[in-house]
Amino acid sequence: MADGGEWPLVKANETRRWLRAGLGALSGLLSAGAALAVAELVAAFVRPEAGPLPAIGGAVIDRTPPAVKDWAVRHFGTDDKLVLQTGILVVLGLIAIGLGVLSLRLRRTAMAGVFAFGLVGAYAAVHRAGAGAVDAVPSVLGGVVGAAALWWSTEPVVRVRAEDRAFDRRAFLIAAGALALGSAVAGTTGRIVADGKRASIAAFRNRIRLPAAAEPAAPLPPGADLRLPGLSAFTTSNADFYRVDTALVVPRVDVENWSLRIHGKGVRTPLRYSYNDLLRRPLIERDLTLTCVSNEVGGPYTGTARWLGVRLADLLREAGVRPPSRGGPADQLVSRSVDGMTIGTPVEVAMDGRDALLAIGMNGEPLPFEHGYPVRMVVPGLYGYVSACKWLVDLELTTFASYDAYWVKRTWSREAPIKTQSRIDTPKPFARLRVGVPIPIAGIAWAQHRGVSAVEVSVAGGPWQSARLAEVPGPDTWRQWVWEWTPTRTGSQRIEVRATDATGAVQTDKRVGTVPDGATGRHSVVVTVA
Ligand SMILES: Nc1nc2c(c(=O)[nH]1)N[C@H]1C(S)=C(S)[C@@H](COP(=O)(O)O)O[C@H]1N2
Ligand SMILES: [Mo]
Repeated sequence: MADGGEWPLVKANETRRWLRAGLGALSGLLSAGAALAVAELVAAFVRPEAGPLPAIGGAVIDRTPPAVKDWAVRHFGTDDKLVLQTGILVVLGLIAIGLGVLSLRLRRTAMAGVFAFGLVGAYAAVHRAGAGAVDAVPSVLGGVVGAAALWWSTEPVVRVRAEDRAFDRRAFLIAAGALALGSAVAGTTGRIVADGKRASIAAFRNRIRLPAAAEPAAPLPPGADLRLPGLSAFTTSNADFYRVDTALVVPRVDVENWSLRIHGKGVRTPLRYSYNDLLRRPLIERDLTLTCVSNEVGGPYTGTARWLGVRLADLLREAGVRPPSRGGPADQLVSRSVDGMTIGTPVEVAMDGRDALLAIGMNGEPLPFEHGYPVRMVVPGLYGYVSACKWLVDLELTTFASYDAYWVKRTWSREAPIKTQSRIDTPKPFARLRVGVPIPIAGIAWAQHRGVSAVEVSVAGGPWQSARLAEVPGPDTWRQWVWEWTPTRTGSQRIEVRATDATGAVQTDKRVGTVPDGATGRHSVVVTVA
């Protein structure tokens, strides 16, 4: 003190302040980690969807405005969920750091803050459709553990020694190390338990032998698939099939504890079917094209598969359901999934004789987990969000006037028949072509349940030229088309396509976005001719 006045002391204090803040932040992070690890461990035993991460993620997805969701899907594609989870972890991490630093001064407030986050997780878990009160348990326990961990690990930093105002570094290191180790053990154990359950369900699915269809699909007409390079195959493989859903973790349903309930307005006898009940029924097999309402003009969210399943109308009739046109009181069929999705389909459409299915097979195998195992709906002619419920558990007969399904609550239309569309698959945008060298322009067109009767192509605003149409098994699938073009001049040129459906309606060129009932406009591709 004699030689230096105040300066070194201030500096030492300053350093110590930053060090303490840093240790507080570290405690915050470690405590949050412990809370999450414990909560996910408990969730592995209770219900995997009840963990705070999937629950909060689901709540964020459910509250995201449609425009933002659209933007996220467009920018991150299928990575949107990874981006979301990373975002949630970053936000939680920042809050944990804040609470950790705060805990050095306001200990009780910081602990209450950590516990409050447990309650937020619990609230989110309980308020997911299909959840029960037990779904709160993982997050509440996580909150308690997190708060206790914060208290315990910051204790050595808070209790500075009176003599030199230093704190017990050893005690802090021990506490921090113990927390990190404990979290790692809890987290890993949770992961192992959850993975074990998922693996045994996958093994069960692998052993399923699907019965042969009582009504097999006719073999694809020769020429349904033009097999041109760059052109979508007629049948989309399960691996290539687009996936659109709100599930952060793909549900793996244990069919031994699964059943499907049919109930509601105008149901004479409420029914419940097990998976085996469905397998024992006469199954029909159909080639059907599924399309997402979020598909932009020229977008990828459409695919064709050979589906095997039970005729939905048969089950509804068995339950005594009559369509509105025959005096039935219910005009809406609400399907619910194990993860709480709700989808509303017109009863009239489900029973009008089209091949509306409860599908159990997709392209010769049990439904893949991503596509709705064990059972999903498929209704030709309707966008997926009003027809194609995956991981189905419940069918309720009700009215459009009394109930809005998930996407309808979020500004999408109650009813959404698929709009006539066409897409150029090849050539790709900015392809380089040669003058005088013929090139096939090819793609797909769809107008499910009406059928596609013509496709035309126009180059650089020139006349519409008829494309050659591939064969189709029926009106419920997309249709390949090809038009042979020989460029005659150089430069950049726009190729445009339009389809005509079997009612004679020509695909509109009016551009509208996907909300509220599907995009319209014409797909075009710009190529460079040299
Ligand atoms: N349970 C559940 N089912 C769902 C959805 C969902 O989010 N959850 N999304 C629907 C939408 S919007 C579409 S387009 C189709 C997509 O089916 P796919 O992922 O098998 O292609 O599933 C439908 N069924
Ligand atoms: Mo969709």
